[in-house]
Amino acid sequence: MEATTGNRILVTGALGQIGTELVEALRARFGIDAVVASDVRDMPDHPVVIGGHYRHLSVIDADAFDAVIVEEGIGLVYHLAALLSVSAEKFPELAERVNVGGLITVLEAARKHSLRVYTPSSIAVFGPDSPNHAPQVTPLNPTTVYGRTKVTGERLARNYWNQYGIDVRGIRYPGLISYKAPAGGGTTDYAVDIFHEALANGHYDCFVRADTRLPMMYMDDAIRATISLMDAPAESLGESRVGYNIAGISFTAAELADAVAARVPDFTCDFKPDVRQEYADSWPDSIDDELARQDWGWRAEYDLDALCDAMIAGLQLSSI
Ligand code: NAD
Ligand code: AKB
Repeated sequence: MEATTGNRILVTGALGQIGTELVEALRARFGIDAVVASDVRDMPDHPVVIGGHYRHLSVIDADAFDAVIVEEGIGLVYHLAALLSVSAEKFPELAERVNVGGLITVLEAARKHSLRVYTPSSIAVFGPDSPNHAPQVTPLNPTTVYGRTKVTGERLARNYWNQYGIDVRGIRYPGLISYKAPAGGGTTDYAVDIFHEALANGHYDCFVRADTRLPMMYMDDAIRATISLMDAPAESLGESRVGYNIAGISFTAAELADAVAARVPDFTCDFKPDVRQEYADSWPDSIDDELARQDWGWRAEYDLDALCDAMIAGLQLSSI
């Protein structure tokens, strides 16, 4: 194993929904020079690109990845590059290459250069046989392509920790709701799109049934959870370190539409389920996060009202 190359932080998939806000939070905490953002996309006007150091980098290209680790003096990788559930179902081979192959690129670099790694998992690891209130430990039999890549990701991460002592950590994020970047090809995107459409057009055609209940979370809580997990002392984390359940808010699509209607006069919502209903139906309604609370003090702050207020205020401010 080569020595750690440095103390800087690399974020992969940094132009996506989470990366946009995680990079901002990391730059605010550690300084602009400490953070290297990267993605396979070229978006010169993106706030992440304008706001600091940016490298074009595909996580499928292991040689290029290794070179960036050495050139930039990286010691910690937040590995966000992935295809989400709807994109993965459309492009299963690419999903395998990016979600599983890309993670292997990162873990191999971690083994060579003694890197610490954060790699997110998802509520999509659970399948229809999981209890509706999903426990931390239960058989993981997802029916989506995406969910299977996430289960494989957790297994790989755990192996690199057990076999090579790599400090790998991860969270099974619920559906994340935010306004600073668009949601990227997932099933839970309706809970983001509804706010954009409500403010722009006063109406939303929701692609899941009104009674669809899923675990969700406001992005501020997710970013705080991510940074807290990486701050936690290694000895406080157990076998679940590569995929902690964290709970935010669990609501139905109808409850969300009602909460939006209470804030946007004359808003209407129709429910027109499509194939994404199947993916949503295969996931649990809510998440048991007792272990994350015990091991590293996790606790969500946003409820549905606080989330709706923050989304509407954020979107209104950014449209000025
Ligand atoms: P996103 O789709 O918004 O962003 C992913 C980014 O990865 C994109 O900017 C894309 O360009 C980039 N990317 C794709 N292929 C790449 C490659 N080969 N090399 C480098 N970059 C590549 O996704 P997100 O919502 O920011 O999700 C980030 C991580 O969090 C993923 O692992 C995802 O599975 C997980 N997650 C997200 C949610 C959510 O609701 N957003 C929920 C659970 C888990
Ligand atoms: C998706 O819907 O694919 C993501 C997720 C829950 O992992 N938001």
